[in-house]
Amino acid sequence: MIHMKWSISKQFRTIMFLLLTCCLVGCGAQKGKSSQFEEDHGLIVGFSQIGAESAWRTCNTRSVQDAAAAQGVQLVYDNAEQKQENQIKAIRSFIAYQVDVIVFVPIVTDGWDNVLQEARDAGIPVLVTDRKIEVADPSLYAGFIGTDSLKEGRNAGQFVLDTFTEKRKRFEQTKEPITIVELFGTEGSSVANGRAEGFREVLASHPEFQIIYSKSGDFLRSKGYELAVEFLDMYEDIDVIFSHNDGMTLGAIEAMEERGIRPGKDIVIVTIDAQQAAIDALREGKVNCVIECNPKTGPEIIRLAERLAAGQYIPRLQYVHEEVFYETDDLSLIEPRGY
Ligand code: GYE
Repeated sequence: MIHMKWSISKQFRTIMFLLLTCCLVGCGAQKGKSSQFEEDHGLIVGFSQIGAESAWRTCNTRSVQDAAAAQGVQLVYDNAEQKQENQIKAIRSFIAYQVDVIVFVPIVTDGWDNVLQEARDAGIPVLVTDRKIEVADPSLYAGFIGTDSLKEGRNAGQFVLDTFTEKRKRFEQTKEPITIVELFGTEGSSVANGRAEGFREVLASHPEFQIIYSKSGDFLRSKGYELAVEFLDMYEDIDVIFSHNDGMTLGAIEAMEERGIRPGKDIVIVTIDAQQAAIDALREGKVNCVIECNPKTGPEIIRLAERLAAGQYIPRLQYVHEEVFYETDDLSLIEPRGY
């Protein structure tokens, strides 16, 4: 549902604002357009979120909503329920309502050219967040803020590489591979592709590692469970689970425990996100490495939206700060995650 809360039309507000500006300039006031406008009316940002598939996502939505509220920004929020067509519809509504800035989380990388051209024709700047897009004309959006998924994948690969030093040494003689199962995120999404690519890049020159199974669990806990039931039936010897998010990991852990397989001991688990439940599992020894993906981008998103509305420059590419938590760390130092 799109919440249309503002009562005075945008055109009317703009006319009022221009009259006000002329009047102020006439009176010798020096106030800039955006600052005066924002003071008087507040900014309107259209935000197209992809859904609520994970705890990470819910936290991300809350972060944007809280930051908007704190800054007095009106957020026109739409939940696309995992469908790109719903996102395209939402963006079209934002254009029709003449919001000041459009912010969106692209569920997949492709298919945005037309709607972004429409936003450009309407003169509305667009900020892409969390997942990246590929468009023929990259100037169709102003910038990106979000996670560095390639780096996350590399960190996961590096952890696996460092964990199996003994078995790797033995590989020369035994030819016994280190087997990996991958729980893939949403197909066609930049984050799933980046994580998969970074992971493979690190392991590429090490033939002792073999990815024996890779399927999309859509970042859903329920699908992580279902896939684990499947791959645990298919394979007896699994050394590693590389999971693109904690939700799928938690589902897989449940399936393992039902079968008496000890997660984190019988199978090494590396997971991405760092929601509280994954940190708890790390503390319990059920997960071996948690790669943080930071969902708390709301304040920076709103700051960038304000800059765009004011016609100011924003960076093309901005990655958020993210850490890696290893089983060997002092885990008592990890602050509560809040989601
Ligand atoms: O890792 C996952 C989610 O796009 C980075 O989407 C995000 C991913 C996150 O639902 O949990």
